[in-house]
Amino acid sequence: MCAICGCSNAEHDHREHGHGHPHIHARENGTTIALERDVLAKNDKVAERNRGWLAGRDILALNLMSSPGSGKTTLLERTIRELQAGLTISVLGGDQETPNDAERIAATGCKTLQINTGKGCHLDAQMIAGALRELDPEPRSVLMIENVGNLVCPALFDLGEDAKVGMLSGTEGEDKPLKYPHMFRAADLVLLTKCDLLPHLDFDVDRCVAYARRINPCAEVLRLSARTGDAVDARYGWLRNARDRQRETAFA
Ligand SMILES: Nc1nc2c(ncn2[C@@H]2O[C@H](COP(=O)(O)OP(=O)(O)O)[C@@H](O)[C@H]2O)c(=O)[nH]1
Ligand SMILES: [Mg+2]
Repeated sequence: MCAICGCSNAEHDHREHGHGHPHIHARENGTTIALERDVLAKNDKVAERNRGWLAGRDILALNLMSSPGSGKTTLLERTIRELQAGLTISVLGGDQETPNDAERIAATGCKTLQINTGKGCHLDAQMIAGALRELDPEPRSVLMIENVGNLVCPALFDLGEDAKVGMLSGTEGEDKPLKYPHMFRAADLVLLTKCDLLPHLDFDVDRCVAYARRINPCAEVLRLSARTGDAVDARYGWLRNARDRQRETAFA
């Protein structure tokens, strides 16, 4: 079993697998864990450099993580349109294939770059390092990183972001924080999306919030609908607070 992505081939090389990580899996559990640490340690070093690069330009970076289709791009489109008068936002989007999300984001008028990961199932710090220089986000702006749709691997890879946002839509089932605890434990903010659909679903919001808090007692949990705009203001409040906190830290 691959220690990074959980796929079943115990001997594959992650370069072939599309992750771009120079490590090979061993059969023994102990060895596999050692190699995973090595890969993540290398990633963390690059992530720290990204963090410094972003802090030096006073850029707040958020890493959006969820399963495919839970509404990341839709929420970004709405956020950019509603906040662009007072806030410069740029977007790095990760998907295995297609420029579709970048085209949607570009239609809002904001700077964006698509990272296609091929067979890769997450973004890593090295991909962000290259993309940052190409995207060249404005100083004193907000950078949204839309990770590859996946509730598992993105949680393991620090990108150099200031905060991680975990998203879950009502159609996915309220037990996902328990089934995918790494994602929800890593999240600074959890967004329950597509709340306009709740009347048509048997999704128990309170139970989902309780599960998320069981995994991560510190996480703030907000419910919203990017379709109707319901409760998105609370999320904008969180974004402004995160921006203020990041500025205080950057100038401390
Ligand atoms: N009803 C409803 N549908 C939504 C909402 N947000 C996104 N969607 C739909 O969900 C689908 C996937 O959205 P998308 O933003 O592409 O998800 P992503 O893969 O996480 O980026 C699209 O058909 C969207 O129109 C929402 O708040 N309410
Ligand atoms: Mg998307």
